[in-house]
Amino acid sequence: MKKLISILFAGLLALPASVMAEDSSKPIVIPTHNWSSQVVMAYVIGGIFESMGNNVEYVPADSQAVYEAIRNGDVTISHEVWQSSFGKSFYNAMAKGGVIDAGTHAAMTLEEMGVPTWVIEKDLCPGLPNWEALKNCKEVFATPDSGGKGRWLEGPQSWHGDLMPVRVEALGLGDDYVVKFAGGADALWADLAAAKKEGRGTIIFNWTPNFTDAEGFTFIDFPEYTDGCRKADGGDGSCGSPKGWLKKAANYKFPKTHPAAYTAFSRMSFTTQDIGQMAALVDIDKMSHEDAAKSWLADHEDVWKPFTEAGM
Ligand code: TMO
Repeated sequence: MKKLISILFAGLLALPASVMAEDSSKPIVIPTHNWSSQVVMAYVIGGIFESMGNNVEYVPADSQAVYEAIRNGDVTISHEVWQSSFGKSFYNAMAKGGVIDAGTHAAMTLEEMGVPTWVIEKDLCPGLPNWEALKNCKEVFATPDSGGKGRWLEGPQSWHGDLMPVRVEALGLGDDYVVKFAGGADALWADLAAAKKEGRGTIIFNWTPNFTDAEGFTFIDFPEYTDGCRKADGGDGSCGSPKGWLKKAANYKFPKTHPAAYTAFSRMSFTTQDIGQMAALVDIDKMSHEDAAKSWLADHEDVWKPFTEAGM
């Protein structure tokens, strides 16, 4: 018996530290930004961590500055790193040290200007979604505040700075189009609804995965994105957005302080459908972000439970 116990004991000692170590009781700090799927997913992931016995804390954060906050440890993770909007800030922080790539979601992404699909069906601007069609229909997209030009309703400036104003100029559309920044994502959805009601055209910034995938939204085809085509990367900016990835980032200590939570986080992969559902619970069903996350977790245990199970 004694021998058996000592053999068992030796076996335990031989297990790698990552299996033996308990997660720290210190909270895992999860950032919230200003679009619905990201906030819902924050509470979804927090709920998954809590189901594993971890403590979590949520902090509102700027969606560009967050990578520096992860690097210095104020924030633990980022769970929606959109290539087009945040790829550069993410890789800059990684290069400085302190941020790790915690894997890629199944969903592919696009963040681009576009029109509700009914604008194309009604042929309000013949030739769309090819961007060159815009040259002939500025009036279709004019608004009371656009000075006779067509308006591009861009998202909040915190998402991509002067990317779209630079693009309008670089494509030679500056005489005909002006970029206005929405105060928040809700202003984009309010404009979509108003345009539909009034039967007027509108060009807004939008993305996929999003709740609008289900309603019909068509992204404009701009000249293809290539590495270095943007002004911030040395180009002239006359290119569209990349068909991109959606990644997860973490502070480099997270795997050591919370090995079980980190392992689960590294396995988390949400699909276009998962992310569209998270956004729709708020933007269509008008739930709070917290309630949306609770509802999503309750309805999709088959999706998330496997992330928490060892030996996948
Ligand atoms: C980063 N976003 C999804 C709002 O384009």
